[in-house]
Amino acid sequence: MKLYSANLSPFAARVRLAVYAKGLSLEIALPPGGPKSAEYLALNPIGKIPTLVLDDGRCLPESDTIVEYLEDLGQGAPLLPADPADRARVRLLARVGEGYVMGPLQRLFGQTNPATRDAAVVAREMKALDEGLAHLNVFLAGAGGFSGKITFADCQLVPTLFFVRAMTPALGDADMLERHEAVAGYFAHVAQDPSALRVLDELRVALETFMTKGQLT
Ligand SMILES: N[C@@H](CCC(=O)N[C@@H](CS)C(=O)NCC(=O)O)C(=O)O
Repeated sequence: MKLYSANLSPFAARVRLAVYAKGLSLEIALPPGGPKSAEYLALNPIGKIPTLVLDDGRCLPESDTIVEYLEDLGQGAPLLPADPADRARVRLLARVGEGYVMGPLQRLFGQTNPATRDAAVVAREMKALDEGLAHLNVFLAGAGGFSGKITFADCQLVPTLFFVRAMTPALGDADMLERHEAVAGYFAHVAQDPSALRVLDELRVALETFMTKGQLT
């Protein structure tokens, strides 16, 4: 299998965290010619990172679908518990992270340059992000924080919370993440996991490279 990825992409980071936690070995590469090249669009017509190319040549786009596929292969450490209600709780955390935290965050990615920033968009999406973190806080507190083993939810939450912490100070709220105690406690705890740490290091270096050299790695 081959994973088209970029270290800066939170969606690709979600898949890499699953790959590392499961101990899978697969080739990881940047999309040939970028995500909108003809070569890459032939693999993934949506033109977004990541894409997983299966051994028989079939291609899977969309990070959640790819992680579910890796889980269904049944290799390495499971990312979902056995009990149906526990599985649903894990999937719920990922869904809250995706819809209510990553959603506003994505709309803020285009607002990082002060020269082109739209104050109304920043105010609206920062409020939505804060509300999303409040929802996540409730569910994480109910789940008791990080379970000690990387789950389907952690794969979504680790890259997402990296970007919350990286972006919100420059957008006028230095301690948004810290105000949500269960989220902050969860993030501090999960960041000690070796696979999470590896992905967080990749994200940090990729963000520094992008900010200093404008290069997507
Ligand atoms: N829903 C997709 C989102 C993927 C996505 O937005 N990827 C971004 C990188 S973070 C991308 O490829 N953007 C390139 C573009 O839109 O040209 C997933 O979960 O995989």
